[in-house]
Amino acid sequence: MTDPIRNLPFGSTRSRITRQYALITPDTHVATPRVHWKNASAVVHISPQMGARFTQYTAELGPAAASGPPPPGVERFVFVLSGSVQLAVEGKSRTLGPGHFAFLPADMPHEMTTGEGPSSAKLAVFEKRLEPDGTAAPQVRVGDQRDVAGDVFLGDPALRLQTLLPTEPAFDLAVNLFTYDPGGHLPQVEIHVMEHGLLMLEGSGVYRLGEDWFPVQQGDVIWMAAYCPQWFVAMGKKPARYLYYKDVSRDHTTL
Ligand code: UGY
Ligand code: MN
Repeated sequence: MTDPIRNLPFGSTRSRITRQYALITPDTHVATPRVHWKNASAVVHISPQMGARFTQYTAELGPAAASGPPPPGVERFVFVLSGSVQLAVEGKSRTLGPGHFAFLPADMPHEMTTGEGPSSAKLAVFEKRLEPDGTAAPQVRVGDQRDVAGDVFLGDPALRLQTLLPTEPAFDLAVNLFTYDPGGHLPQVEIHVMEHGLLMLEGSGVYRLGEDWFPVQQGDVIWMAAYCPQWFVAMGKKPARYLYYKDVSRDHTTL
């Protein structure tokens, strides 16, 4: 028997939650209000509750919506998936549409709003507790992914990496866009101390997570804990593209 809405056999899903990784597919989403946000809801995909050291959620804003602040000491990265928001920060107001992104440093007052009437927005959000490096604090960044060059990844022109945030020690996180031509794949199974949160934006492929391999497609979210073996090959007729988070530029020690 098939669930007519989700087009899956009843009681089944591709989602898988483990201690080392999670694959979260849209059929399992359950929305929740976000504290201090107005006329908005969120699906929290990745959080400390599952063992991660950051949070990743999709926020859906309806008309007359307004964001609330992250908790004290927490930095926020926002990528607009659809619709548009007005971002007010540092005395400026900017319209952010699909493909625009913003980094809001910890404790930086800001607000994202939609207008009255038929306006809405869908945002991919990453939040992380700032680990100060003892020098400069990271600054506000606002950009458009179309203005960010794609660098060939490790000599393979089938793989292009767009680094959305400056690679400066003040930033303790990276958020990148990774595009693979069909058949393109990570050159190695990666195992590293950094964590990832990932959203498939386009296309499809197969993701290796730990000792398992999963077909993945647009809309899927993946969490990879520190040291989770990981590998990806793009499959299908068009390129695959994902947005992903990584903690960087810190020594990962707890001395
Ligand atoms: O930046 C990275 O570690 C990236 N190559 N990992 C990944 O795409 N799973
Ligand atoms: Mn990686």
